[in-house]
Amino acid sequence: MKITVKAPANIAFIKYWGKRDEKLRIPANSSISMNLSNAFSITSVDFDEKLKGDIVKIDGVLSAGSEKDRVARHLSLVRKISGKSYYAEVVSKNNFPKASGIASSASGFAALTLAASLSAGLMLSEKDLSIIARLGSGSACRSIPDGFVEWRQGSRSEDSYAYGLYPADYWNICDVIAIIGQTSKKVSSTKGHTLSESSPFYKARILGMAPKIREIKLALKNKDFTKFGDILEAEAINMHTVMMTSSPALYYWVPKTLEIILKVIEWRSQGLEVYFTIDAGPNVHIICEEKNVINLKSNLLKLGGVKEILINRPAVGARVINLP
Ligand code: 2P0
Repeated sequence: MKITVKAPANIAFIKYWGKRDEKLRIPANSSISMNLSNAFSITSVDFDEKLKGDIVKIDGVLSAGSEKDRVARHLSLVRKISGKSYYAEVVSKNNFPKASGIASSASGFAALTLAASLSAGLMLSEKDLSIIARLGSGSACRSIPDGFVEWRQGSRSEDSYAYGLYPADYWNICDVIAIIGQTSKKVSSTKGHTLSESSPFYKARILGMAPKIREIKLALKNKDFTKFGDILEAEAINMHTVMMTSSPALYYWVPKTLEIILKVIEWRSQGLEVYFTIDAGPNVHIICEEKNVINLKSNLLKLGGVKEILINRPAVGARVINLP
């Protein structure tokens, strides 16, 4: 039965960087994110008794090697849970270019999880879908529930999953992504996570997490944008400090990244309330209230060197978009 699912990418305000259990993808800390309306994967999965092996097509290209193996392992997990042994055909498309530096693993594995489980005849709870998505890629578990999301770290596979804190229409804030990098990253996030503990600042980062998460959740509850922005910006720098001081060091920024960081601070001092966050890549995500999107966009266009601007509002999580 062919099932098609649309799942969003998400931006983390409190980041996932470092794992307690690499294989099970149990994170070293909880994280908080928002699903993105304008960065998503659309994935169909069809388990079919006639197939002689799994077939995976991403953005029109037949997958092979480690990319295909990772998808096939996820399909095997669904086969194991459902008790079905058929192979599957997976066709997935991202609305953002794979090499744009926007991670496709979160939206991709969230969509794959929901589509594969339904195609295999499973009716799973949101919690179980989030757990299974996490096993494919950690950040994917946050793209299952709607809107503003917390992934509680948990201590075992069964209690490490994401749930919705607030629905997508709770707060009119936007993530305006300035795309400056067009190349695939040299060090994958999966490898990057393993290096985090080698930073002398990693322990301090983890120790500071519990109060930081309490504070950002309070700012979210109160819709206190200034407090919210202060925390998310400091958090991005905190994570990148760990990345740049790990061994070997990971520099995801390019000169344009720093230029935009400094501009964001300058614009803020001039009264445009915007804050930056950055993932494992060079692009800058600028968080603002809806009313400031137009001014922010025109400022970014004046800078030069910004290849594309993606404007995202809070979005729902993974959803079926066709029914057979
Ligand atoms: C995040 N990132 O919280 C952080 C911020 C990147 C920087 O989650 O190994 O691709 O597949 O579990 O989910 C990237 O990590 O890693 C990530 P795996 P994933 O969004």
